[in-house]
Amino acid sequence: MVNFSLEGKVALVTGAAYGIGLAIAQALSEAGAKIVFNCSRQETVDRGLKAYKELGIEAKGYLCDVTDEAAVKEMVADIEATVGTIDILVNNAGIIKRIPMEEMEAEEFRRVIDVDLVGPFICAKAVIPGMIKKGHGKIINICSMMSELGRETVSAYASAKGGLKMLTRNICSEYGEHNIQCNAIGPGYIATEQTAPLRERQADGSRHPFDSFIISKTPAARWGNPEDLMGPAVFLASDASNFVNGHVLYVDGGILAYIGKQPK
Ligand code: NAP
Ligand code: GCO
Repeated sequence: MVNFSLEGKVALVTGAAYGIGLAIAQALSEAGAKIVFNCSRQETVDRGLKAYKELGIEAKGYLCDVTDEAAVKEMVADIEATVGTIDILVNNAGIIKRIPMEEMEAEEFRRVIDVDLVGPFICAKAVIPGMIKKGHGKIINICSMMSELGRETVSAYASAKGGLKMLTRNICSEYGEHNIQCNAIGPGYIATEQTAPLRERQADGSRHPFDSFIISKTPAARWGNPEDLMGPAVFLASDASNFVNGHVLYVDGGILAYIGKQPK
């Protein structure tokens, strides 16, 4: 019998107040995991706690910026003391700054790299000792189409997500012998607050050009929803994927396989 159950497991999902993180945390909870999450703003932690309560999920929230190593260590120690050793880490917290490279300040580039790449490193480094002691662990990094492809204005984000793909492979390589599996999910274009600017209706009520572009580049001819990521997350968090390691599971409706629909 394939085991997709997460009963008795503790899952930390970073940045999981809404969007993709909330959907993944909900899925892990429905599979039996205890949920802990963190955000960098109190109002977002509060928003997340309200969302979990409405879902009937008893989640614990922390105010913690994933780029602050001392704060992450403190959060992980408190989780281990009050909830239990972390069995599953989902590095979901992330930001994007859409700025043409020649206009982007180095500090803006650094911030994206800090949150989207250094943050997952800091969080993984904090949970790995507990996973080694326990004899198992699951680390799931949230990569992106931009782990494979570039586009205008997202140089920092693509660099971070490309690096996150290689961090995934390196954690696999370095900790596989401790029965720790580190994989990634590569969402396609998902309808969340992060991509809302790309889907805004135009003044004349027509679709945003980028919205139409993504529809034409996706065989499924639709944007993804956070719910599309729930099953892949449970799979990678469960014993069903114990021999899957260093893999990026793209959940993109087929974008990476498709040259795109011929314009009419
Ligand atoms: P979102 O709606 O912008 O939510 C991001 C979450 O991360 C928020 O809860 C935010 O809360 C938190 N966060 C941001 N910076 C943080 C920090 N320094 N420390 C802790 N938490 C932080 O994003 P999303 O669309 O759900 O995306 C979630 C993840 O999926 C991101 O890594 C994103 O790059 C990736 N992704 C998204 C898509 C897409 O199409 N939406 C596709 C591929 C990959 P605070 O601001 O309060 O901290
Ligand atoms: C963008 C989008 C993408 C998505 C996602 C695609 O501006 O191109 O925000 O980066 O967020 O990462 O997989």
